[in-house]
Amino acid sequence: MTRRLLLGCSAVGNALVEHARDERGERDDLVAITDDTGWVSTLRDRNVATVEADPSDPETYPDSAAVVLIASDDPERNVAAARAARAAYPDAMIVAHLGTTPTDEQRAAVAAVADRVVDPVEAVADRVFEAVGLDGERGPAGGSAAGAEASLTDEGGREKPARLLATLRGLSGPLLIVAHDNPDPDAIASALGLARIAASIGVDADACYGGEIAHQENRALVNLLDIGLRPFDDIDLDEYAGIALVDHSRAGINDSLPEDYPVDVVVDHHPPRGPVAGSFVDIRPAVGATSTLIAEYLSRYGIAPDRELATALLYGIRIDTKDFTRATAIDDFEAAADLLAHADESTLERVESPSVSPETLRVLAAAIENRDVRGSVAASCVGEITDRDALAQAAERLLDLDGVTVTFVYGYIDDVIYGSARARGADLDAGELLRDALDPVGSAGGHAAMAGAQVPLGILSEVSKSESLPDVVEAFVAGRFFEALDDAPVQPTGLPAEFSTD
Ligand SMILES: [Mn+2]
Repeated sequence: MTRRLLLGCSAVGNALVEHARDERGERDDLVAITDDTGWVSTLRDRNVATVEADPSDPETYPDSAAVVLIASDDPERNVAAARAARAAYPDAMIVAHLGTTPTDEQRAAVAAVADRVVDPVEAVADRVFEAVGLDGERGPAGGSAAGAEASLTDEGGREKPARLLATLRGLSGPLLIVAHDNPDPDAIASALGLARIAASIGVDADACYGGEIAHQENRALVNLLDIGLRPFDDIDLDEYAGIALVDHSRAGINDSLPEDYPVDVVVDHHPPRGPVAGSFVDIRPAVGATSTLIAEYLSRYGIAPDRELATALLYGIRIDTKDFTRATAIDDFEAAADLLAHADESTLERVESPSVSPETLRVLAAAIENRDVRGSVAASCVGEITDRDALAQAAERLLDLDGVTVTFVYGYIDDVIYGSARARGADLDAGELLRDALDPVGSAGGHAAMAGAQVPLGILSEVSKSESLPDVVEAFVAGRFFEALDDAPVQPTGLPAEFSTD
């Protein structure tokens, strides 16, 4: 029998599913109905039995349900689903999420049929105040988390927005804004936003980054929005009178500056792991994204972000908070709501599904074609490659295969074998697995959900003329990989639970 039924899905519905798992360790008695194909695949990936159908259509409902969770983002649809659920299950406990900006009428309509109505804004506000109350002491970078309302004021009662401008004005020349290495959207957008703030008071600023802009979504962001971020290698530090760090807080740690290089401005949301230097420091670990802080400053200064900047900041917040499902503060919701009015949603759509290079498609095709699936683990050798990024993307996409929870895609370029692994909903640590398999012959690292490895091709030097290199690479890597898998302490769980309505 179905005990719990999820009607419609959203970030909130998804969090409920996560919560249900934390509480019970399994979700066998949970059935979800949503017509949002994205959530359908996400839920199925998490082993939630999911029906792709209109959540307000009782035709598809299971025979019984003890608890019904209504959780789409659309208040109108939540009203329809709540009414249909009440009609279908007169005795069920109905918990309804209102959705985004419900009208008073919709609020009343849901309240009339549901046993409990969840207002996410109120719920989040409570949590944030609770977190802030418990978090009075934040380590060396004073001024943070003194309370949500007081967050723009420091201990001395001086307003941070005024101090930031004073610091920028006090510079005797241009400002260099440094994003952390291999910048993510939050770092990119924050650097851009701080440059805009500097420009508003006539301070010249350049934004730069070290490493590379690696994910194709991030490259799409930079290209589509024509973001002028300069590689650190092109920068002459002597040309700048001041340094600002965004989305990280210490020079030389995760950026390309020399260690302990003097810093003027720090804006970040990561708890610092050591002493932070800088004449102006704003670090607020309770907030989900640096972009939120930058958006707040813009709004305080009355600077309306242009389309590019608003779009980038909104994307930064969405990525860092995983669409408001992780480490999200009320400030993040508020900043996102403000930015939405200025952002370009069609560009965001293109950023999120960027056009794919022929090489990426070729690697993906090879990964699917050559896959070696054992249980819920798929490994695939794609032969010679020209773009290492394609491996990670192929590993990600292979996770979409039915019943697959761990993937490993590898190929070689410039005398090195590279591999990328992904795990989702598996009781197996991808990082551990790759370390066991390939560290002894190369190097491997990563964490449970995402890992990578590289092995010098030279290790296979005894390839004879009659053997093909891809075959030899495959035999060698797959051999080690599956051997390590057999020795792994916890085996991956089986196939996703079948949907059943009984
Ligand atoms: Mn960030």
